[in-house]
Amino acid sequence: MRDAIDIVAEPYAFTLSRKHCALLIIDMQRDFLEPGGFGEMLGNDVSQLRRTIEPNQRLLTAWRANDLLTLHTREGHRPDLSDLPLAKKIRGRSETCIGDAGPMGRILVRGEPGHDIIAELYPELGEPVIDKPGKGAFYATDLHAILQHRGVKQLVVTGVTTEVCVNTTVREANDRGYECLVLEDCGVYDFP
Ligand code: C5J
Repeated sequence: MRDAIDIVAEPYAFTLSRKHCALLIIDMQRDFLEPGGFGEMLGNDVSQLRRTIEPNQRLLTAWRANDLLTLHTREGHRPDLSDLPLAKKIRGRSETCIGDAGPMGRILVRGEPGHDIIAELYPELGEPVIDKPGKGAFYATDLHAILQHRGVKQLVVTGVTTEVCVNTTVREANDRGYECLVLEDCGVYDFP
């Protein structure tokens, strides 16, 4: 089997190395994606995000079938909120904010039902889950160390939302020397 897989990408073609790549699925959490969750409570149309579930499932299935590394992230905070900056807490100007009681437990608090990953993409044993307090997956986490231990040099990044946590994570990854590939529509490709 060839190690390299050539992928049509913008602005340049991307050569994915099976030996050195990992899939990073960002924040596919119940509170963001499920009807009745925090996102919907804020007035977001969760059907827009839910369109990404099926393509991500296909991608994850292909990735697992090829025995490639997958990591998942969850955005959330300690139950005592000691890792929640005031600026983040008040940023939404919402009556209900992070740490308050929400429709699926305390909002974006670790261990609460809404904070967990949706059943459709639930991590399997051996797939690291990174709990992150920020938008970027590298900030205040051990993601970089885990990737280094596994020899990862390339990241394929999907998840929600493209313009916030995916975007922030990709910029952080670039600064740490990873080559990144972001999937259009969060995973329309059936590779590798
Ligand atoms: C946001 C995220 N949008 N996962 N989180 O706050 O993009």
